[in-house]
Amino acid sequence: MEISALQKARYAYAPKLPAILTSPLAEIAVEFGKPTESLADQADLRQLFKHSYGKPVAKFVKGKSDKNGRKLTVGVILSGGQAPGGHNVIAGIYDGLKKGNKASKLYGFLGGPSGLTDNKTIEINDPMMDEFRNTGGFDMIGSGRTKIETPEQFAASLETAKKLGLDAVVVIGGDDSNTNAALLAEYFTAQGSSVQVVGCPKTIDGDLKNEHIETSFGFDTACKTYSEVIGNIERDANSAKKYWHFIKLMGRSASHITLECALQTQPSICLVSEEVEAKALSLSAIVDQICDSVAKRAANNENYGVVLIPEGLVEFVPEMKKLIAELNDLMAHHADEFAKLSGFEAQAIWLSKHLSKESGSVMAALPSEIGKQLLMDRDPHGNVQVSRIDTEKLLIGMVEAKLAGMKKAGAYVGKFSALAHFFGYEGRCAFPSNFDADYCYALGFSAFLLIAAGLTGYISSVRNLVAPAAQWLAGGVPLTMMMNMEQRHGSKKPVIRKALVELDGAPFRTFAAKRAEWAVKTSFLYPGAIQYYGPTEVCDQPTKTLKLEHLK
Ligand code: FBP
Repeated sequence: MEISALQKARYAYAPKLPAILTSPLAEIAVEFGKPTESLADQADLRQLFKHSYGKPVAKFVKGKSDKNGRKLTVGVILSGGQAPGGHNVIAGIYDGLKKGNKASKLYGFLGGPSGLTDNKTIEINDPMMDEFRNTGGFDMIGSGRTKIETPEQFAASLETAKKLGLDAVVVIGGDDSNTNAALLAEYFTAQGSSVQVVGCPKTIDGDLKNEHIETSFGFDTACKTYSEVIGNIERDANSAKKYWHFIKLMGRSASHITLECALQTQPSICLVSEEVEAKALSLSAIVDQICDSVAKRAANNENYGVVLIPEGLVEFVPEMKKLIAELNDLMAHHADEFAKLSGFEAQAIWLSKHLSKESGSVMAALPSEIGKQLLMDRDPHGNVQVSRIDTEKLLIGMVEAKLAGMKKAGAYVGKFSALAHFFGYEGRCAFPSNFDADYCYALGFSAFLLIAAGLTGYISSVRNLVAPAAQWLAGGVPLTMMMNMEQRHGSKKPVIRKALVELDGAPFRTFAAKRAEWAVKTSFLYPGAIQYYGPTEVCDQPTKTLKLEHLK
């Protein structure tokens, strides 16, 4: 197979590790903290996780250990959306296992969690591993969004683990997949099995984070990839001086990606869903905000600009949130009836009879393309697939209409010509930045050490990430510590809490202090492409989000 020159060069990259992980394995011990509590709903969670609740935080320290050289058999799952660095997590686990004992084995479950329930595996060997080191994508073993939730699926998972003679399963995933990992860990122990389960924090969305998980992997590379292209578009806008670019950015729910890209590129406008929700801003209030900037810039003869829009925005606009909730209920409770309706027109007539008056008129006012997108199939977790809703086009249409009215009233004198973009899939499989390559390898190596120490129900944790990699701290956090109970599909479920953008956090406050200026005066920043080789201040920097969060 032909490979690019960069891919070849990246094979030779040796990820930088926290100092403790470079020690001989017999000299890495585990230090435990005090027993922990969950974020909330302690009584419920203690009851649900009888065998795994409240374990102590684990930290790797210098000390004697006779466990790290045991022969181990481990299976690894990539779960959910792709995120740059996943292959390096696998490399960290693989190298740890082989360093501990040459006879240890690593199986990859094919196609995500269904690989575990259906026993679809491949044994990873040296040539296979070497082909994927420091590369993006999840194509080494594939990924999937199957949710392990039925008693049959749990039983089938245990059956597979027994057949393969597994000591442990590693789940590399986001908040939902790591919730699944916690449930699997509890189930295995409750069944008297010694199979351990360890999670790793993955998602470009950046919303799996807390006191112990400073960031999920992939966020760094994805934001840098999008920021490069946004910077290129800004430069084009500044050169041609004739287009407003409306750019929707991935991030199913939280606006971390959009906010980080705004800090990197200083666009004219950046919308943050969490603020929209907190201030209960309607679609028309958002449009007013955009038009205000368009008009002010036009008055300066600058009929161009860049608007960043988080993918999940529509679910945070109050009237849209209500409409989507009603649609979800109707489509779930009348699934058969709804499936029989042929075409959007028939669906719209049926909905006009079933939606509340308020939601009915919101739906009727939407362009039919957006209406159709709101009715598309939900994902396996019951979520609207926001990546398929053209929010950027919806906003362009509304801004055009509003500006036409303003022009008639003499409140706007410019020319408005807009282009729509969506950056999502372009960034999920990029070659991992040095930060993600290092971070992921350290997460994988730590997952191996957690397994060797006999721990289950933990997520691999590497911290102090704004310091050079040698000073990073490694260990594990009990999954139940990150959980609370939330209403999901009509009943209370244990889940890992999603971290949304905090409006009193340093990243948002830094942006909020600058945005009035950016909205009028062209302040674009051009971050350029990810650099893999060169001075450390160019190649090894974490995101601005991480740096600002560490300042607090
Ligand atoms: P994960 O939470 O599984 O990491 O996926 C995140 C994401 O990339 C979102 O940003 C996006 O909305 C979604 O996946 C798209 O899903 P799909 O890959 O199924 O189209």
